[in-house]
Amino acid sequence: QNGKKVFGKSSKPQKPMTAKDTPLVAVLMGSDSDLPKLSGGLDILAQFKVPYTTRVTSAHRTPKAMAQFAETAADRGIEVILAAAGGAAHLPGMVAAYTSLPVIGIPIKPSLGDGMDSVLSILNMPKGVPVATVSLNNGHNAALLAVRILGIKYPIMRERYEAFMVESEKGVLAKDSRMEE
Ligand code: RP5
Repeated sequence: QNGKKVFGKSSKPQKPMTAKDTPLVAVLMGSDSDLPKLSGGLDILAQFKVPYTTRVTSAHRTPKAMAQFAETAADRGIEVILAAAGGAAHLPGMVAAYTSLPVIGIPIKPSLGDGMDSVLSILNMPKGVPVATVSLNNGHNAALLAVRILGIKYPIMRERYEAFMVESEKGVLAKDSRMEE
C-alpha cells in the first residue's frame, strides 16, 4: 500500500483509525453500577484508539431497548459487542440472540457470592448461541480480544496490537532482569 496505512480492505490509503470515528465497538452493561469494573477495558480501547460507545441496557429492566440495540447494531457499523453483567447475567447471551456480531461477555462480581453465578451464566450458553467469556471483572481482556478481532479487518489495529505485545514482553523481561540483580 505504498507504505501508507490503510483502513479496512479498501485499496485507497485512508486515515488511521481514531477514537473519534464511528463506533466499531459497543460496550454494554446491565447497570451503571458495572461501570467502575469496566474502567480497565475502556482504558484499553482508548489506548488502541478504538472508536467505541458505552450503553446501559438490561436484559431484565429494559428488554425491548436491549433487543432493539442488538438488532440494529451491525447496521450502525458496530463490529464487536462487549456485554457486562453480574449475578443473573443474561445480558451477553440475550444480546447474542439478537445479533450475529461477535459478543464478548464480561462477568461482573455481584454483591452476594463469589461471582461464579455471573461466570457460569455467561459461559454456559446453549449450543448455537456462542458468547466469548472472559474472567470475572476482566474488561481488560475483553477489550484486548475486541482489538484482535478488529485486527482481522483493520491492519492498523493489528499493527497496534503487535506493538503492544512487544512492549508487554519488554516489560516482563525488564522485571525479570531486575530480579536477577
Ligand atoms: C445486573 O445486575 C447488572 O449487570 C449488575 O451487575 C447487577 C446489579 O445491578 P444493580 O442492582 O447494581 O443496578 O443486571
